[in-house]
Amino acid sequence: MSRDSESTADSPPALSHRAILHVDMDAFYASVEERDRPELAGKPLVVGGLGPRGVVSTANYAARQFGVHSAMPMARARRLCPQAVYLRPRMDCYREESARIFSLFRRYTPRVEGLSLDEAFLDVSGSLRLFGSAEAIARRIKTDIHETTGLTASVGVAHNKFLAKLASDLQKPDGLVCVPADAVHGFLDPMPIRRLWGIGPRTEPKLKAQGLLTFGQLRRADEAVLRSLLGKRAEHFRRLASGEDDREVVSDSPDKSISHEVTFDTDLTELQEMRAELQHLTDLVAARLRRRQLLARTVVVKIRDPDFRTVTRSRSMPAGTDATQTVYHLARALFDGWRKSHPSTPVRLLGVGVSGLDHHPGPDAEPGETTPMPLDGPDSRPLDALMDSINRRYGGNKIVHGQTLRRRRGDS
Ligand code: TTP
Ligand code: MG
Repeated sequence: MSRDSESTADSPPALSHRAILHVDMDAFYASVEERDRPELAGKPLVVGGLGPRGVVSTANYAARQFGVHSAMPMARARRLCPQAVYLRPRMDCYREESARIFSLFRRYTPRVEGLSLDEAFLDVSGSLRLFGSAEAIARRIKTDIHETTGLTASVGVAHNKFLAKLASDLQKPDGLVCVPADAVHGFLDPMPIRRLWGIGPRTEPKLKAQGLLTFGQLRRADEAVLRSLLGKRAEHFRRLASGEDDREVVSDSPDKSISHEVTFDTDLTELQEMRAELQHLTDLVAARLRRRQLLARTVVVKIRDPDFRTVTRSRSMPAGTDATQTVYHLARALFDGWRKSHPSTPVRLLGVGVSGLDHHPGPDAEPGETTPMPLDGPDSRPLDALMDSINRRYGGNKIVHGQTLRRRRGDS
C-alpha cells in the first residue's frame, strides 16, 4: 500500500524492528478440489457436509458471489446457488497440502505459528539479510506455494501480527499487502470497527450509536466514552485500533511421535514374513515423516506374542533421519535382537514407531540447524522420493518394497 502522508505525524511508537507475515490460502478446500478436477474451472463450487444437516466448509469465489459462505447451512447454500457443484471435504488431502505448504514456510524461518491448516504467522525478522526484505520473502513464498501445489495464497506483511492478519485479507485472492510502520494509521483509520478482533455483533451497535464507526474514530475517542462502552477492555481496543500489538509469533512444536502397527488375522511364524511386515510398517512411518518434513532420532519396535505379552525396544541415533532404509535398518536390528531370544515364538502384532522428531532443516538450511543422519550403505532416498510421488499421485500405498509385495501375494 502507498505511504499515507497524514499518518506520519501520529504514527505509533516504533515496534518496527519485527517483520511478520500472515499467509492465508485462498478458498483453501475449494481450491484444492478445483485444482484436482479441471472440469470444474470457473464454476461455482461449495465444499461441506452433504447430509441434511450439512454446513458449508468453504465456497470458491464464484459461489461467494451468490452469497454462499463458510458455516452457512448447506440447504441455504443450495437455495442461493443451485447451479453450484457440491462436494464433501477430503480432509486427508487438505492435511497433506497443508504439510507441504508449511514446509515451504520453514525454508525462510523456523518461527512459524500455524493457526489452522491454511493459515500461519511467520516471524522473518532474522531472515531479512539473507532474502532482502519481508516483501521479497512474501513474494517468494507465494511463488513457492504456487509452483509446489498449484494453489494461491494471500499474504500480509507488517511489523506485528494484528496488522499482518488484516493486510492478508485486504486483496484476496492472490493478494500481497505490505503495511510500512509509518503508514499504519492511514491503513487502519478507514476500516470498519467490526474488523477489530473481539468486537462482536453485540458491541458493534453500541459503538456505532456513539458515532464510532471506524478504527480512526475509536482511536481518537474520548477516554470516558470508550470506558463506558468497553469497560476494562477500552485501552486494549484503542491500542489495537492504533495498530499496536506486541504478541510474539510462537513456533509450533512438531508432533511427538509417528507409528504404525498391525494385528495379524493369523499369527506370523516365518521370519521372512515378519521382516516383510516390518518393512511395510517402516515404509508407512518414513513416508509420513517425509510428508510432514520431519526427521526422527529414535526408532521403536513393538512386538506382541499370542499370549498378549508385549515388548517394545527402541534405539536412538545421534542425528535425525527420514530415510526408509535407515529406519528399517534400526527396526530390523531391534526386531532381530528380540527374535534371538524368542526363535520360535509366533507374532500376533508388530509395530514400528519413531520419536525424537524435529523439523527437517530443508535444502537452504543455515549451518548448525538439524543435520540429517548420514546413511550407511546405499542411499534409499531417490527410491523413497519416487515411491512418495507415485503413492501421492495414485493415493494410498500402491507402491511397496519387493519383499512386502511377495508377502502380500502370499508367495514368499
Ligand atoms: P478460511 O481461510 O477462513 O477460508 P478459505 O481459505 O476457504 O477462504 P479465504 O481464506 O480465501 O477467505 O478457512 C480455511 C479452510 O478452513 C476453508 O477452506 C474450509 C475450512 N473452514 C471450515 O471448515 N469451516 C469454517 O467455518 C471456516 C471459516 C473454514
Ligand atoms: Mg484461507
